[in-house]
Amino acid sequence: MRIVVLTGAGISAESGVPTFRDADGLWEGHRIEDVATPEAYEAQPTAVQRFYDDRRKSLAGVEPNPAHVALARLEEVLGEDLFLVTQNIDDLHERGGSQQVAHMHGELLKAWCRSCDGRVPWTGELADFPPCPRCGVSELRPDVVWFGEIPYGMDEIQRRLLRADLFVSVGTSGAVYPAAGFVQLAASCGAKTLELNLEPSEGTHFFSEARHGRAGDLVPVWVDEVLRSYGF
Ligand code: BJW
Repeated sequence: MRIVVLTGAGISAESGVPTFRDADGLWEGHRIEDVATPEAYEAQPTAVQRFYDDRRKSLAGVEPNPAHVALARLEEVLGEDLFLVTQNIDDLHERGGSQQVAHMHGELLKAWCRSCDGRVPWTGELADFPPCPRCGVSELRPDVVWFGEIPYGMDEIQRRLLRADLFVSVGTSGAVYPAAGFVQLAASCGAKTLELNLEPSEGTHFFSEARHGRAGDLVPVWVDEVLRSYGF
């Protein structure tokens, strides 16, 4: 069985990482659609860098939760038959044990140089506009995908969706495309589809099955079900 799992901010919520669109969401009073854009960065580069610097720093204080760990357990058994794609820019899947993670909206622990187009691991701050370690120009920004930019790895994601037997969406509101459209693409190619989310997402009616509750409860139960079907 080939499974594609898409995760969003809800899977990291129980680890203490704020989501985007819940009441206590990340931008406090700003719509993420207004601030997570290249235009917002051009207008207020230092403020945007500080926002990501703070989030990068806060990664040190959070840990993966049972949902991340369960998906890593699933990968151990399924190997290449599991494709894990996340909209999250944190590293909690990796720290939970997942080996292969497609970060379609980029990674907080990487910086992208707008001068040389290089991508470098980054754990420090960017608000003081340090020089790029590759070219020396001070044009580093967080290696994340803002509105209007093209998400990473779309060819591979699409390839995996087209031949998936099961598509599972975990902890995402279904408000942001192209990720919000994955369920329809997978379903149109015959995949079963399952939503695991705290509440019905915007696209909940596209799923053949939906379970509502906390990811830390739902994901381990679902993974156990799959592993039992494999004889574990
Ligand atoms: C729990 C829980 C618990 C809570 N357990 N669950 C008009 C129509 C259609 C599309 C467009 C349009 N106008 C423009 C577009 C395209 C645009 C778009 O979608 N806009 C929308 C506003 C409509 N998209 C883009 O621009 C994208 N690029 C693009 O389309 O390029 C064209 C192209 C595509 C493909 C091929 C070729 C070309 C880029 C989108 C970039 C999004 N970037 C951000 C910021 C990343 C950096 C950062 O982290 O700061 O990505 S925005 C933000 O939203 C972030 C997230 O990854 C993304 C999704 O959010 P997510 O994960 O769903 O979080 P929430 O908070 O929304 O939901 C959390 C859910 O969890 C909730 O449902 C809770 O209930 C639940 N939950 N606790 C389980 N314990």
